[in-house]
Amino acid sequence: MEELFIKLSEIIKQYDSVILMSHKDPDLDSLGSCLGLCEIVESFGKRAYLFLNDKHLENYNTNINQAFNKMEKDIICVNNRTYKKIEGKTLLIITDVHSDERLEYPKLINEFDTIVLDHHIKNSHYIKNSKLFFIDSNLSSMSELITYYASSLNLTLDNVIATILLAGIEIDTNGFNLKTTSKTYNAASILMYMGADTILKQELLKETKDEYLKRASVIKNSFMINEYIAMCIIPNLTKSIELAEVAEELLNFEDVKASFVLGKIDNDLIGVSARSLGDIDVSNIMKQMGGGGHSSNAACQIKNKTLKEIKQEIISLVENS
Ligand SMILES: [Mn+2]
Repeated sequence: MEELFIKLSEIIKQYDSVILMSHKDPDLDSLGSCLGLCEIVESFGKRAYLFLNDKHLENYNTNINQAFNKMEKDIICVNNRTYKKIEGKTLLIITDVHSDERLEYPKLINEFDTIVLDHHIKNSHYIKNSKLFFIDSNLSSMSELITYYASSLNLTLDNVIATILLAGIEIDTNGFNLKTTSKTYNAASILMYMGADTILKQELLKETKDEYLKRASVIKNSFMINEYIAMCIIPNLTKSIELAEVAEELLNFEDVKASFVLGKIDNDLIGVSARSLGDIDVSNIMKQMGGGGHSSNAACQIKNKTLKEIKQEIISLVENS
């Protein structure tokens, strides 16, 4: 990681201003990593701008809005109009996403030199022609990476930002379970030293009772396809992230060692999220269906098939594996 940080610092220092941007529907990991990078950029005496499209602001979930309200540190936000006023040689750093279609505002990649930092499984829509492209799908979260970057610079982050980063790690690892290593716990420890607040963190991670009940009713309809593998079909999927959330939650139940969750993510497109505690390789099944991933964390997207057809396909692939 040290080499990456040296390279990042080298590039940032060549610019006057840096825009930090992440994916649509920000979460605590995308926001935390952007905010941490803002502080890092400023520590080099450069101007940092957080890109947030204001038309989305009212749609941000309460956790994100709350995080913003708690922050005392001044963060300069820009949107699709105001970014044009940024002066000097400007760099765009993208974090927690690597495909142009998921970007908050894709147009920017054609206007500025770009750095991409991500921890998702690489797909074919990845951003090309970047000055630096770093992707490590074994990494727990971007929050973990940015914590180490700040720490390597001996920088103590603002305590609210440290708290958001800690919450980002917690959410991306499903409570320090998925992709969690000793380095992940160490990053959490660094953030506590920086002043992360566990009470505020709990506030940030809260969900509404309605969200909880909605997920519970989805999970109520899950079923076992064999002794150890659970499946769940979400009939009225509202956000594709729900697939992963439910797949991760199913792993908390007795006997469940792996899970497959299906839902319609677009008109003719069905998404499948697969998770495993580690003994069962779910990427094997997802690869056979045109997707990919890791043994414990995989996914696929299928066009022009029904939920019922895909359900049957997974069941027979599991039987034959
Ligand atoms: Mn993330």
